[in-house]
Amino acid sequence: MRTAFIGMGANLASWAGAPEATLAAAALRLESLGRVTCRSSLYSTAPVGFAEQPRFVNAVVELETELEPRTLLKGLLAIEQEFGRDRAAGFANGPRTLDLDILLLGDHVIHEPGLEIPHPRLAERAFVLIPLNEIAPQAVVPGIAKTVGQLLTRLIEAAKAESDAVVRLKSEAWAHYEDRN
Ligand code: PH2
Ligand code: MG
Ligand code: MG
Repeated sequence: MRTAFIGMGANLASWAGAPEATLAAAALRLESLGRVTCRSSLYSTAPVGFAEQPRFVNAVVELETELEPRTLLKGLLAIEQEFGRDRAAGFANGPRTLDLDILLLGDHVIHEPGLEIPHPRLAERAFVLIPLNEIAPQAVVPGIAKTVGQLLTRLIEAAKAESDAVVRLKSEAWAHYEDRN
């Protein structure tokens, strides 16, 4: 038995309804692949990679599963299809009815065409790290050997450093003023 963390995302309606309803229905369908033992909150997130599309709803669930990585992947792709995911019509980072990604699977490290575990962009994506940190801050990401909590702190620090909206000044004039007080 292994613990998997599955990233869920949607920004188009499916037969189940709006993205929130799709994620709720898909979380129930995940029970066919194992036991869903924990769910994060739902998050409304700004689209990453391609801006001209609706906001996403994202969440992460914990899945206890005995399935092998390839079998788990096939199961996830089948559930995506059930909810109307059309990979032929879609494009990378484009809008979708349902996206189910293996973020972590026990301590597996796999780099194969079509199957990368841990998810290769996990550490850069707040829409993944924030919900994952909500349910598993202490989970260690194999290959990087850092916890989810550490990766989120690093991402937040990097985002702050990149932002030039408010920049701390080192000013001689101000230093003199401080000296007098
Ligand atoms: N998924 C993507 C690309 N961009 N942006 C958000 N906010 N949420 C996603 O789930 C998402 C994305 C590719 O899978
Ligand atoms: Mg994805
Ligand atoms: Mg995917």
